[in-house]
Amino acid sequence: ASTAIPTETALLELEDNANPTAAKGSAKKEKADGGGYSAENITVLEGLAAVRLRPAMYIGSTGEMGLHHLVYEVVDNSVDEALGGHADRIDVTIHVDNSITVVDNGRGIPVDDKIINGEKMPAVQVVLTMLHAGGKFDASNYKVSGGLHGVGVSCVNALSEEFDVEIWRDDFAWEQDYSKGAPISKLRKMGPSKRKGTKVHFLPDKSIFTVTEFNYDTLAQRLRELAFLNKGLEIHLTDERTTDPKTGESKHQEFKYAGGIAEFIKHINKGKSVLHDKPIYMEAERDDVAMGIALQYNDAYSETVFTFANNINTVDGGTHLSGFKTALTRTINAAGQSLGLFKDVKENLSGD
Ligand code: 0RA
Repeated sequence: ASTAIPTETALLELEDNANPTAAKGSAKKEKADGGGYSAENITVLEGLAAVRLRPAMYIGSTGEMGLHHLVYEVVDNSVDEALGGHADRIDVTIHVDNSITVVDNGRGIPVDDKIINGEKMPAVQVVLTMLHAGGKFDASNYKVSGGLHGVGVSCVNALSEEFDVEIWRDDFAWEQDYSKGAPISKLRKMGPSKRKGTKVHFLPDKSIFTVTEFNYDTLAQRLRELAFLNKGLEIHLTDERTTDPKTGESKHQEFKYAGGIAEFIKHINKGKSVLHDKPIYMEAERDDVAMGIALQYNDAYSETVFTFANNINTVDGGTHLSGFKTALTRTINAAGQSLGLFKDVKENLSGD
């Protein structure tokens, strides 16, 4: 466990970097008399140093999966804005240097000052430099779209050699630059702007990742899935590494599905003989939990079932799947009985 705790020097470096507005000398002076860190402070500082020390613990791997996970982590924040009804478009761009830009038209990361351990710090800096502070400042805003690891955008910042954020909010544009999790500039107030949203540009740290090239199809598949799961959300993917020789334009796809998961089923059943053209679709909301089901029979004997919770593919199923299966079997048996389709009144079909 001792290796998981960064040295005091690492913490001091991190604090100096994490807060350029703070008097640089003070932390070092405090070190000389052996104190000055509140428990809260230590927890916060440990966070980002710990992410760089053991990245796989936060993003699953430092290989291909972890690299792509960085994109999902940022996109999740944008999807959250969409889920809250604040955004309806996300643009993801892969640049020639394998850096990534994610733009949304949400509310924009808040830029107002927060007091952290007696220091004034813009909220965006809190979101980007504090582990788990990527959540929202009040309970009504809690993160609902979870990535596989759900660690937040501050982890992406910690694992990027370049990380720049641009925010359009409160009638102005705002910018700040980071490197390896630490701000390298103050938050800059730019020109007036009526636009709303957030742009995050990051270059994954080559000293951390064993794979640094993004796979277009991997990103496309997840972004398409997110578009199916969040009906009406418009997601664009552009790959500036690949240009069409005829038009000179970058490779590009747009994912937008007004029919949500009903269109997902059509996509899955493409090329198969379906028994009914229109997928069966139902949705409901109870106790603030929204749910949806889409199904379409084809002529195959095997079934393909995908389940999701908070935009995450729940590969091991769960009560949402077992509850659905029970209800479907019961419904079909009840219908079969009432229509007199069974030879024996006691006969019932099993789930299979
Ligand atoms: C913290 C609080 C709020 C929004 C966000 C963060 C936010 C983060 C990201 C990251 C990418 N796009 C984003 N959009 C929003 C709530 C804002 C409010 O209450 O106005």
